[in-house]
Amino acid sequence: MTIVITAFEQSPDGGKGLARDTRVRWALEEVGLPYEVRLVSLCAMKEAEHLAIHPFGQIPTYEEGDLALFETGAIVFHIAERHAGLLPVDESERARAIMWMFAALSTVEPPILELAHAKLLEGDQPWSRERLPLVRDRVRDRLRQLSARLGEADWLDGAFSAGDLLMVSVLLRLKPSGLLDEFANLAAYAARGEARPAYQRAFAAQLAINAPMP
Ligand code: GTB
Repeated sequence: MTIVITAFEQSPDGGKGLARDTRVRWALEEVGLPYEVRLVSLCAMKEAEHLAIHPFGQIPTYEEGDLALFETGAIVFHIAERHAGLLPVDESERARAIMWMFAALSTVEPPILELAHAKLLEGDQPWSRERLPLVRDRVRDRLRQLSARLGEADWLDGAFSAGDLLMVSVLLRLKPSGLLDEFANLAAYAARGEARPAYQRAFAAQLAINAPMP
């Protein structure tokens, strides 16, 4: 059955791979599943046809036959549960990998998103300069904790898993801020994720759509 995901017709990041279709592409590449992409404009996202699949009018979505999913966590979990390569077979190890998926999306990503919003959406507010250091410190706090847990390990808990895929995806959003480089082991961890052939293919596929015209 053909898998179809949606992505920005033109990603605002110009192909840096920060939009969330990249993590879905990455998961599909890790398990070796072919997929097609339906590009959606910012306007079309808010129209009935897309809203029938994604009630919040966002990308990415995932369609496979009669099944339509939204939310990258649910999509990556769906892929990982059904295909070898992203979740361990051992029950306890699998539960811990799923725990890291949740940790990435519910504990580490929120302060990172807050920082992105503080810069992009609130940067022109008179109070923004005063607030920004506070928001950056909240990100630092989470990174410090994550860095302490990761230590010198390659991945969060044994072999690479969907937990690492989501955690690395979340951390990559921080690259332009310089905050990731304050934690050498996290910067190396994110680079290890980026170096995976499956990530490279996912990145190249989204870049082919979004790269600025020369
Ligand atoms: N929780 C949802 C999920 O994980 O699937 C969040 C989905 C989401 O935020 N989608 C964004 C979207 O559709 C695109 S990825 N936004 C349009 C809208 O809400 O109207 C977020 C994103 C956008 C742009 C950049 N960038 O330019 O750097 C990075 C990330």
